[in-house]
Amino acid sequence: NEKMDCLFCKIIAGEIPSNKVYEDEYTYAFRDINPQAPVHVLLVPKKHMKNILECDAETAAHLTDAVRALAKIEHVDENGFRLLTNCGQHGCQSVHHLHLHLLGGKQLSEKMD
Ligand code: DGP
Repeated sequence: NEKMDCLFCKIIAGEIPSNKVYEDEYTYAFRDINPQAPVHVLLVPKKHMKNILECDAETAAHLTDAVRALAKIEHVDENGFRLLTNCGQHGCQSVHHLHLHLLGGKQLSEKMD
């Protein structure tokens, strides 16, 4: 079972500890273990899905709402931030539960690969 072995499902369930930043009925956000910027938060849907290709419109809307809340909580709504999701092998996705990286708190590079 894909979900039973899923690291982020375990984090959402509280079976593995995380530094929670935000939570609502549909989403959970926590600090990346290996931060690439002063602000580096991972936002995940509570419902297990492998990647963005499996994301339904309703879940996408919940994620968007959570991004708005998170940007305020992390004080990056004024100066801006980067939001990205890695998908599959070429995208270097390493955890196969959809997650959005929210990066900010400094001037980020123009380079995206
Ligand atoms: P990606 O490469 O896009 O699949 O991103 C996976 C991210 O998840 C990566 O930046 C490191 C982070 N990560 C992996 N394991 C853990 C963990 O156990 N806890 C936390 N907080 N982050 C993790």
